[in-house]
Parts: sequence; structure tokens; C-alpha cells
Amino acid sequence: MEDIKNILGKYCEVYGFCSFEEIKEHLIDCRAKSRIPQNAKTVITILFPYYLGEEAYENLNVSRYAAVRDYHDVSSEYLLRISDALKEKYPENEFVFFADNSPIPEVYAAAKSGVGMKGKNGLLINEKYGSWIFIGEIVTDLYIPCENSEVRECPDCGKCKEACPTGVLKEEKFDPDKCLSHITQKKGEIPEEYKTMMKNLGCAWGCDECQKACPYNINAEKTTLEEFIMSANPEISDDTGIEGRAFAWRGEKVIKRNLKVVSDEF
Ligand code: B12
Repeated sequence: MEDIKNILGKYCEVYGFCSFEEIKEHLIDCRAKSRIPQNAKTVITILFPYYLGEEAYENLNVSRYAAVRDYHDVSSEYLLRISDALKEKYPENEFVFFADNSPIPEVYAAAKSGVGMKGKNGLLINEKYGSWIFIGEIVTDLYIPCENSEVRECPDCGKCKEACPTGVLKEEKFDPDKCLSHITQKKGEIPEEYKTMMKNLGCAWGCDECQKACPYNINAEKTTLEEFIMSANPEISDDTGIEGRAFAWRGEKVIKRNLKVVSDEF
């Protein structure tokens, strides 16, 4: 156990463990599911904080997670290094990493691993970094003792629900189709009412309103990850390009469409 902690501690600050047994009934159906090691025993959850400080967001026109280098790339680089180091120490075992495009319901797995609580906005809130974090994980057939803490939930102060532009967080069951973040990511024509919301918020990709309203984010600490600090580019334009950005997977057309919506052209 100490060996594992020493390896993890070399590459990341916040991590936790939960048993795969607890997660396996809740896997997300996706192609990546087939990569889970046979006989998986443990999920190692790792957090990647990305908050840059309020001053960095003055001219922001996308949500904060998209103002830095694509987190899929950054977290995968870390996860690869950690998996390789673990593999070197435990050559008999498998270590398969996932980041976002994952069969693991990451917020639940992270909450189960004790690295935060589940907010009413559906996001993981870490004590130090608030919800401004990305989650990645390594699934392994190595048995690592886990505390298996219960999933803690936030006290439901209601602020995220009030702040939600579409009101979807107030509904009994969260419908992703009505989440503004999802709407900005969809192809095709955006309904007029949502265009108005995007324009009023000045946000051409994603949505941060529930997170900005969360009291646990008031004193969130800034990231120390150089990959995010050095790549900060909060003002996206048609010329920025999509390479290396969180919206790259969606293609140029969608971000250009959205930039038009938030600009005066609409
Ligand atoms: C699809 C997706 C979206 C969709 C839908 C989100 C949703 N809430 O359903 C959209 C596009 C809307 C979205 C938006 C955002 N997302 Co998103 N998203 C995902 C993704 C890829 C999958 C989530 C999912 O579909 N889960 C499946 C559904 C069915 O989950 P569910 O409703 O919670 O149901 C499960 C639970 O109920 C669970 N369950 C129930 N009881 C129990 C009990 C136990 C013990 C367990 C283990 C499980 C469990 O089982 C169900 C089935 O899996 C995750 C990455 C991942 N692999 O988890 C990122 C992820 C959740 N997103 C992330 C981010 C950053 C965002 C945005 C903040 C981006 C932005 N600024 O716009 C917004 C936030 C919007 C919001 N308030 O949710 C981060 C969240 C980080 C954090 N702090 O928590 C994640 C974890 C990606 C990452 N790797 O960092 N997202």
C-alpha cells in the first residue's frame, strides 16, 4: 500500500481508491467498457484541478474547463505515466486508465474513493479545489485495500438550482438534453431560447453557472498544474483553432456556430 501511495504521490496530489465491486453495477455503457481488465478489483481515482483564479477569467467566452489545454490530453499524459510506474512495480497486474471517455461513472467513483462529495449539480466537490477538477481513473486487477466510504452529498443549499440558466437542475430527474452545457455541444440548429441564454452569459462552450454559484467554490484553490496554467486562453476566436482544446472532438463547425451566437451577429 505504501509503495502505491509513494508512486501516486510522485505524480499527483489528490487520489483515492474504491473497490471495483462497488462500481460494476453502475458502469456506463460505452465502447471503452471492453478495456476494463478481467478480474478488476480496484479503481484508483485521480483529480486534476484546473481553477486559474478569477482574474484569469476576465475576458472569458467559453466555460472555464475549456479555457485550458484539452484535459483529455493532459490527464491522459499523467495517467499513462502513473500506470507505467505501477506496471513496473507490479508487472503481473494490469493497469488501464480512462479519462472522461470512460465506463466508470467518475463522479460516483470519486465520491466512493473519498476524494469529494457529490453536489446537487451532479458534480464532484473536493475540499480543497471545489468542483473545478477533472477526474481520471486507473482500473486494476491489483487488490488495494479501500475504505469504501459512503457517497457523501452536499447539503442542498439550492444555489446551483437557482443559478441554472435552463432550470434543469430544479427538476426531479436531471435531463442532460436540457443542460445548457449539452446544448452548446450539440450539432445542428440551437433553439432561439437557448441562443439567448448563451448570448446573455457570453459563453460559447459549456456552462459554469451552477459551479459559479456553489458556496464550496468560493475559496477553491488555484491549480498548480503547469499544463493548465501555461495553456490558459480564455478568449476563443475563430482564429484560435480547435487543436488541443476541450471542444476539438466536436469539430470546428460547432464552436464557430457558437461564437457567432455569442457575438453581435446573432
Ligand atoms: C455525459 C457527460 C456530460 C453530459 C451529461 C451530464 C450528466 N450529468 O448526465 C453533459 C454534456 C451535460 C455534461 C456537462 C458537464 N460536464 Co460532464 N460528463 C459526462 C460524462 C462523460 C458521463 C456522465 C454520464 O453520462 N454518466 C452516466 C449517467 C447515467 O450518470 P448518472 O445520471 O449519474 O447515473 C449513474 C449514477 O446514478 C450511478 N449511481 C447511482 N447510484 C450509485 C451508487 C454507487 C455506489 C455508484 C458507484 C454509482 C451510482 O449509476 C448511474 C449509471 O452509471 C462524465 C465522465 C464520466 N465518465 O463519468 C463527464 C463529467 C461528469 N463531466 C464533467 C464536467 C467538467 C462537465 C461540465 C462542468 C462542463 C462544463 N463546464 O460545461 C458540465 C456540467 C453540467 C452538470 N451540471 O452536470 C466532469 C465533472 C468533474 C466534477 N467536478 O465532477 C466529468 C467527470 C468529466 C471528467 N473526466 O472530469 N457532461
